[in-house]
Amino acid sequence: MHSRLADANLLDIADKLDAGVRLTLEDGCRLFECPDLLAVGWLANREREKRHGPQTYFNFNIRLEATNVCVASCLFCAFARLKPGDAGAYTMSLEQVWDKLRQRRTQPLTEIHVVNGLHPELPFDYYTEMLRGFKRIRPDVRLKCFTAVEIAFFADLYGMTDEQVLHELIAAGLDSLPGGGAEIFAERVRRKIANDKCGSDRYLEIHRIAHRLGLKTNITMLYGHIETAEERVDHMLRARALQDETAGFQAFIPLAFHPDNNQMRKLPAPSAADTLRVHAVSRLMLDNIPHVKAFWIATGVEVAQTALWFGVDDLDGTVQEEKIYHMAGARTPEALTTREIERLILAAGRQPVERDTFYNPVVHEAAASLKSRSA
Ligand code: V47
Repeated sequence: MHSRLADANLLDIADKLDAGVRLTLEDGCRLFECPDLLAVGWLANREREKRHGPQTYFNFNIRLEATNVCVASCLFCAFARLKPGDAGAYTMSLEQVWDKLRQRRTQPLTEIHVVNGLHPELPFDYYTEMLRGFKRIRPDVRLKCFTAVEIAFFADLYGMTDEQVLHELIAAGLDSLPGGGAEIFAERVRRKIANDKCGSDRYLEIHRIAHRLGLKTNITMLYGHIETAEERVDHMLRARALQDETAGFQAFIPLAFHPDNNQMRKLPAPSAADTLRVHAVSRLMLDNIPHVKAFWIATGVEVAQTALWFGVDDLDGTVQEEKIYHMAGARTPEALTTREIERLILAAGRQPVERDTFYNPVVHEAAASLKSRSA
């Protein structure tokens, strides 16, 4: 590998990684420009294996989007409808939301992931009651709900501080924040594609507060539209800087842009090669975030599987009900079973580990009692 890294002009970066020296903005840009994708992937895989060996995490989860009514008009979004009553707009009643979980009462789910539009007319207790109801139905399931963008919106709409909103949601059962809404932090891009969302500093501040209040959270990056390589690396560095302060991020999740049915539909979707590289560079830049996740709904199942050799150690999970990507043209299935996820991890030569929201391995009672009986 030494001569290949030398030919790819990556020896100095490999040396830095060996010595535990942090990569810079310039290093990150070079990793994006390097023509030898396999050399970049090899370095990322080495970092992945240092942290996790062959282990590859996944989660038995469900996705819920309770409303797609959203005051924001993000250029990449095919999911949102501006007003209640607009064609295709929906808002579930709390009973309908809870029914989604009741219907899965017997599934060994460990997490519900909720992302909503920014609805201008719902009361705050719609959200707190939603969480309380989930906990009544399944006290054992972890609630990873509401992006930092939604938290900022609640604070402005209901006249609270970001911290008060988080306090109330935690009191109602919130366990973790998902990473959605990060998009690209660089102001040039954010102003163009997500102008109605809270700014980057507030997104990061809300995660800072959440970490201080004891929550673990995720962070995403929407790539493959109008952002430059430098803006991708800048995004990663802002995540890394906050992680130095708080250590509260569990996973970094690059999200591949899907161009159907939105205002950026003229752009091509990112290629498989670009997707593998983005995940690899994320692993290399983010030395302090434990997990890099490939969201198979966004990348495609086969590319997510291949990414397990390009720095990725987490495949999200079963997902089950997904709308945001499928409305934007995703051709991936809407759900995978745990058996299917395990099979695709094993077929990639990696070791599947079902995890909960906090990356504790999950042992199902039936499997555990079978094991103890055969021991
Ligand atoms: O914030 C919306 C993105 C995100 C499109 O935390 C699009 O574990 C591509 O954040 N093309 C929501 N992306 C999903 C999300 C997520 C997914 C998986 C795991 C986790 C986690 C979080 O979806 C939005 C936005 O960045 N998005 N539309 C589109 N057309």
